[in-house]
Amino acid sequence: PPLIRREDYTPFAWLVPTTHLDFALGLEKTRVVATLDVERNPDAEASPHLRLNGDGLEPVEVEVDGQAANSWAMDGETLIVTLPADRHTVRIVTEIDPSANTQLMGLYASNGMLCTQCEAEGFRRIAFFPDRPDVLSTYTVRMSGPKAQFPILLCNGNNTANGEGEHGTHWAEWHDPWPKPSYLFALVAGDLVANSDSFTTRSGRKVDLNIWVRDGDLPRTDHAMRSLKKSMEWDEEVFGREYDLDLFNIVAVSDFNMGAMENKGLNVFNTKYVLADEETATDGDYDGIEGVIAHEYFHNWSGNRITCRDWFQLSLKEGFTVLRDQLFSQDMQGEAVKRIEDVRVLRGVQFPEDSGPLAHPIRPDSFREISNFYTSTIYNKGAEVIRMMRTMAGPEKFRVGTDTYFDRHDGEAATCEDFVKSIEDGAGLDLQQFRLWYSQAGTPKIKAELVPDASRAVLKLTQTVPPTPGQPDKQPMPIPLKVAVHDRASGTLGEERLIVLDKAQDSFVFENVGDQPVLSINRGFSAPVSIEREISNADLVFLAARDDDPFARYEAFQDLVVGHLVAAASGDGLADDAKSAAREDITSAFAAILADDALEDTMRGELMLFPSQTYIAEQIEAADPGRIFAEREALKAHIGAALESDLVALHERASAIPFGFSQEARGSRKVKTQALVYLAAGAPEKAADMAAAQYDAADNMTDRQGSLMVLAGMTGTAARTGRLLDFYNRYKGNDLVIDKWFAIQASSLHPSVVEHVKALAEHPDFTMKNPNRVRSLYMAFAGNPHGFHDASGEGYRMIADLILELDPLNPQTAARFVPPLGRFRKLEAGRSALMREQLERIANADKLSRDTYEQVSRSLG
Ligand code: HT7
Ligand code: ZN
Repeated sequence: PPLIRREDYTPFAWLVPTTHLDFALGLEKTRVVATLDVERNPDAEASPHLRLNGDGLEPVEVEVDGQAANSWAMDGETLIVTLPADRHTVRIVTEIDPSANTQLMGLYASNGMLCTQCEAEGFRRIAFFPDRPDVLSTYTVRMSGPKAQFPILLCNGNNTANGEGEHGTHWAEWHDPWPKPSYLFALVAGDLVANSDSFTTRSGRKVDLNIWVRDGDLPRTDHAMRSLKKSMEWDEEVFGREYDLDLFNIVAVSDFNMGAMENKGLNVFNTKYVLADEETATDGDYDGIEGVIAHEYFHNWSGNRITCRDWFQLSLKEGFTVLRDQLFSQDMQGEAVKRIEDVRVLRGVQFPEDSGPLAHPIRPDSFREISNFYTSTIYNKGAEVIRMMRTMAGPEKFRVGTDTYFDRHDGEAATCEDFVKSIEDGAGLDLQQFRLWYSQAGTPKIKAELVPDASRAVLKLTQTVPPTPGQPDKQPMPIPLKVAVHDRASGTLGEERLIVLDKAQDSFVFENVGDQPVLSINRGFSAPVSIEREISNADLVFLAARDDDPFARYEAFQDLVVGHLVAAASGDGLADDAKSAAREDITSAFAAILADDALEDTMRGELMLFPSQTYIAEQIEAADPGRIFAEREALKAHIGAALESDLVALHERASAIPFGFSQEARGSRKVKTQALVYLAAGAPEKAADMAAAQYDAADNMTDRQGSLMVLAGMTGTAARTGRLLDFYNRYKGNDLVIDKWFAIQASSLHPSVVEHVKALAEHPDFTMKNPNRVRSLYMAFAGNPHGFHDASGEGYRMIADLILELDPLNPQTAARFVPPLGRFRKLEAGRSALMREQLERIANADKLSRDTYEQVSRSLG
């Protein structure tokens, strides 16, 4: 497959001001008539050839200006129509079989309904079209089909006409007044019911809101509707963005490759991000729904009104929209906890990506398959880069910058450069050097040393940006760091300062520091970097208990644990006395977290979370996952045993708080399960009884799932099998909850997890056809270091088998399982060889999709 390069961008030779689509809908056969008014693009190099992308299509009829045309030819999958004049009308008929579409890109069937997914290049599987984001067109759509099968017919924009046809058919016409690229096209036809409501914008426009689901699912849509209305209000208040149609539809589908899709006026969602009630959804699910509804809604401005010139600019819409949804969720749920959660995702997924063979800048230079670039780097690091601009400008000036961007580029297909320039001009920042964040991959490493000097302290900073594939040498980047210097002797907390490190090395002086200055750095995680600092355990214990920045406090405890586990699980390990001293430090910091009455439980639960095994492995060269697992579990057991009575007391206190959605009630559920996690390691018999009791008493999914997760990892307790069986029988038929049942077992600490996953793959409820189900079993397993890194290499083989089986059905989902196998260079020799062997086995397979081929070949380097 060819490599597509950013530098080769040229505008399309033709404009397509209007597009008419006519769909005769059927599950097995849908006929599509696409009529395109085209005119020469004065800003492009002239060409008589109109090149229309197709994927798996054949033209049934081609007409130009009402006449059957023979001036066309196929060039591979592309239809080339030769046009003599400056303006023409081109009409092309295609026929497709949605029921055979297992890729879930283009028009496909899901549970008897028809729906579309067009981003990034799915529209070309429906109709021949310039399927690129810089060709904006105004769409009018007519669709007809059997009324009994498809009583509801939806499309982008406004419903302009409806009618009855022959033989029990009906039709609907839709018009979207806003010009859009083809990737934002959507159509849905099915037997659906709506939760309907309305929202009046601040300028007085009444917008009808509908959330469409299958009959029976309606009672689980209220949280999604509330989230939508909150998002609409928040975007008006915080970014000054108002909705621009009279109708906003959301449709939930159960077969979907990603989370959701922001099609203009007709968002299509994975059911996972719509349906919730307390019996079936956890607090995490509720937050996920709120965040994804907001994200897709916010795209109406950052993505739809201003779209991307080409797919290399993907972070323009995704990074910015992630930042917008993060800020929204911070406002809804509390800033500190949300920030910690976002950083955990960044470090758990993006940092490993940035240090591995698939590392790429947030604005990549080349790709073979764009679907492979919907990455944590584009989304999460992209958001961090824009967040840094906001930190440097301050929220008010940043808002002037975003207003400048929206004013300047409304209605355009823009670039990342357009965004940076708008922020630069609007917020009054000089971002010349900052642009390196867009072009350089890799997580910068900062070495920080605080050198006391009488009543001052000098902070010496050094930055390096590590080499990444294709980028051996890097330049220093501007790194905004929020810093304070506290005094451990007096307990005085220093004032926060924002410094910008923009050289390879620099020093910053702090006046009037105390006798025992302690550095608090990258507060609030002001930059997506990793910090190396010489700091004693005593200082970390002080910061973990006392820092006034909640993120820095969390970070200090994480550092304490990471420092210990890295030392214990690498090289020669730790001598017994050093190990027990470190364990005591960590346990006393943990005890302080449990005892701090000023802490809310939502925050306490966050502080209690151990750094992930993946994150620890990232800090070790040639990491041995078996050793890390053993040391991490031993430390948990130490804490669980040493603090047993405190943990039991915490569990009892939290269990007394009745169910509700207040911060207090949510926090209580979080710490309750966290307490069980440590007790399961340190006092397993007691924990098994408590977990079984929590399961039995649960009046909500958070408690039930938490206790089952703990039980699933335990051996020697009958409660495990009994509760797993109960869970299955209780929720049989509810797909989203049965997904949890698969995931809980696949991510468990149980010694037989490999066998369990093999057995689950044979379970009658397992299917390769539903991405949620595949992810619930295999993504959970690939993210479970204990099973995936089984010393036998069986975990690697299972994921490779999965990729090979799934690739012909759904290449996009298959390719998403390759990155875990691409980590072989980071592992100890034995596992490294076993992992590489599986990647090579995939590479040598007879026929691979472009998606999987690209990921495997890049991983092998
Ligand atoms: N913009 C959407 C991306 C998306 C997608 C991409 C490739 C294949 C399927 C997909 N479904 C949705 C989602 C978003 O980031 O908002
Ligand atoms: Zn998005």
